[in-house]
Amino acid sequence: MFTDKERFKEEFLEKLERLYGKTIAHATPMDLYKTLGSMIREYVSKNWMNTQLQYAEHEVKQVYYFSIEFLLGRLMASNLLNMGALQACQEALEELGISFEDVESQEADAGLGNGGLGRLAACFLDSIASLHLPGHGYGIRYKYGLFEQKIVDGFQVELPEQWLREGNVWEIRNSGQSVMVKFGGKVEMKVGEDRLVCEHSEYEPVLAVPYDTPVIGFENKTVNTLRLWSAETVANYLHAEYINGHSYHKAVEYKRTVESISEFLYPDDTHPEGRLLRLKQEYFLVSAGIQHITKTHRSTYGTLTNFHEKVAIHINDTHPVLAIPELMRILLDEEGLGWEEAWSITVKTISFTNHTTLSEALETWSVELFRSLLPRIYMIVEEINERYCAELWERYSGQWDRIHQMAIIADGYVKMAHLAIVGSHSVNGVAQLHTEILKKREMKLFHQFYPTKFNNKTNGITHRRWLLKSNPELSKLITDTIGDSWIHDPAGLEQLTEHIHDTSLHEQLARIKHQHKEKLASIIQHKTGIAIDPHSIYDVQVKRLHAYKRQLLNILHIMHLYNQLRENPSLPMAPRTFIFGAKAAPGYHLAKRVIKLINNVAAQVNSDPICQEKLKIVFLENYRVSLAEKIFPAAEVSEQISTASKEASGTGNMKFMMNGALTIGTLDGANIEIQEAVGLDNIFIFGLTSSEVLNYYQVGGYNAWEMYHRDHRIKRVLDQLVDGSYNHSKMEFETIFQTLLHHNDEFFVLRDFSSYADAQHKVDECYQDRKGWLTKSVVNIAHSGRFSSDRTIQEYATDIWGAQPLIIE
Ligand code: 26Q
Repeated sequence: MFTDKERFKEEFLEKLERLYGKTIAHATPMDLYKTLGSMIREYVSKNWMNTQLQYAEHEVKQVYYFSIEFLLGRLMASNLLNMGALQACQEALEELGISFEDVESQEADAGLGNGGLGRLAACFLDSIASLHLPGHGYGIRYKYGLFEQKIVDGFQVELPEQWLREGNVWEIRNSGQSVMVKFGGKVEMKVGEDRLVCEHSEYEPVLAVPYDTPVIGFENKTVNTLRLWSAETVANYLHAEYINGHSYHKAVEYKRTVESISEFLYPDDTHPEGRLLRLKQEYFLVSAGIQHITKTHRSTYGTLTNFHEKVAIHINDTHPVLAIPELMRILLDEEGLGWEEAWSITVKTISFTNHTTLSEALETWSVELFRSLLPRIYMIVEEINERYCAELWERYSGQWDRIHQMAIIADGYVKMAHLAIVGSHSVNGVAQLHTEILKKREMKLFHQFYPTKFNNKTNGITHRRWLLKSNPELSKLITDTIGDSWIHDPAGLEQLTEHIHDTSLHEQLARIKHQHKEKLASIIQHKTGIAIDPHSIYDVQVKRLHAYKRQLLNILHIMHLYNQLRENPSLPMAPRTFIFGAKAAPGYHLAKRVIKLINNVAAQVNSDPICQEKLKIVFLENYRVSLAEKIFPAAEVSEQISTASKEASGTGNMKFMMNGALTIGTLDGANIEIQEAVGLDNIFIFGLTSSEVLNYYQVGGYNAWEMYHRDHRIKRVLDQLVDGSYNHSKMEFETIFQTLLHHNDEFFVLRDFSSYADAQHKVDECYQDRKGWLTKSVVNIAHSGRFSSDRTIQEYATDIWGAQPLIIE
């Protein structure tokens, strides 16, 4: 129906009438969006059901990707693309006088994630289904996703993000598969017939209700499931609260605490606070998921002893690490297995990805809080820890300090990363450098004890959303040049290397880039009132705002450029537009100040006639997936300037590259692998290396004041932070000045300033050599195939999950 345009049009009109009793003339864009959405959902339902039936029938091993975040963005166009129906559908709507873009833009982004980790989970789902793999996502259906950002007077203001306000056409509530999750209460071990039996009483029950969203494979018949759990009251318990005594207020209180579990996503991705509600969220997801999976397995196979042969559970960072003790609980308490057997099954089932080496991001929970919220789970973690420490003792007898450093429970805290390493068979980092740092430094002791558990899986992005869908013009140009095999096998983009000097390819590439730049210019004009020149270089830094990502280095360098321009208005430079997009965690004061600084510098620079031709700065508010899709195709310079060793991988870097932008970046995360792929001539590398950075941390020897006194450019921009150049109140950027100088510039912004300025100068020169630049751009696209998440997922499936594809008929 979706490829037969005439039938599609008929059905669309019928459906619109049935759902809303309207014709196109009277329908709102939202009516049209929901009509199309429900047609798509109906259309996939057959394949969805079939996929599940065939997985069951063939008894294939299934993968469950547990993640506290899934940053999906919009689904309509990417679903249509994967169904092979996007173009036909666009044309059919056009023939009905409807703009697909208007319809698509009605969809609220599903912003159920903070940034890289959540978006990675979404890219993975797309690749799993596209590679015919039996794999599903398990997460939380937050009522409010990541906050909506407004910029008011240059300051970030956060608003609740109500993505469900208009309903959600993609999900199906599956209340029949709800399970109960228990919090708090008392646990007693009693002697049963043949074993100790665990009795859990006086707990607070929470009903976990699954909402399922189809995950459609690309041009195949696979439809997997993203299952998001929502927390609801248990009816009997709610009624009992009414009946037993004083209790209208108690019942209301119960409802409030239960529903708060899936109410909002924590907006912080580096400074996890030890909040009870966060731990509740983590256990809620894990317990609901594990209970459901074990129940299904048991009813199929009659036993859980072969669980690890049919199920692989992957935990996305430590947030779902309680999957380990929860699976143990079910195997021990409900299935009655002995410890050894339960443990062996658990370890064989679970695998774990680490996404950070920042120590402040490592999750720990106070024993007190943990034990009172999850008494039975705590007992199991204690037992895991005791047995594991006994093993450590055997290997390292007498080395108290080492054992103390490696323990799961120590100094009154439960260390989630330690539990994850001990309880899983595979631990992976997300880029080569990151994995090396884990093995040699951050998790060195664990690597020595479990040398074979550690492995690397360099991140990837789905080329379907980030190239085919968001940049169809470039996709077509590639296909016209090398054929379309790259679509199913993105490594095939390498064939473009044979065309890097092709002038006609260059011209078409430039034309397409320019079209996207014009579109972005009009979006920017519309949203901010700022007119930017589509002939200027679009230099873009879009990502969460963090000290280590060093948006500050970028803006200080822009201040320096501005100083140069004021001194010499005819400074030879290609006109440049610097574009920023970034959300700061609401409690992260320094990050919020950096946003304010960017906006103040922007206001000044954009209104100064000296800069009119040469320099513009734009801060785009509310950076999110749907906006990202409009930015990457228009970008020419990709800012990947984190302090070396700090960015585990980065994935935005890959999206830019795939759309033909050139990277200016440090030797950090996946930038290193991008550099290896394209060669040093096709990327602008600068700054300290990770070993230099780590060496400074270890032995000292860095003095920020020295940088300030030695380099007049640095002194000048830093003084301008506090002398009224960009601020009205004196204190406004004092904190930034302080962190850079008085706190000795933890992220080496000043240390890298000079080499960054040099690299930026090189960007400017290279851009003026148009042919050279376009050649480099083609080289980047040509080598971007290895950063498709299809490659990443293929590696996970073979090396970690032991999962086989099943072609759905
Ligand atoms: C933990 C506990 C309590 C509250 C919040 C959190 C929390 C939430 C999100 C901790 C971390 C995150 C997200 C981390 C993240 O996005 N990391 C990024 O992961 C990407 C995918 O692997 C990498 O490319 C990035 O380098 C890495 O920063």
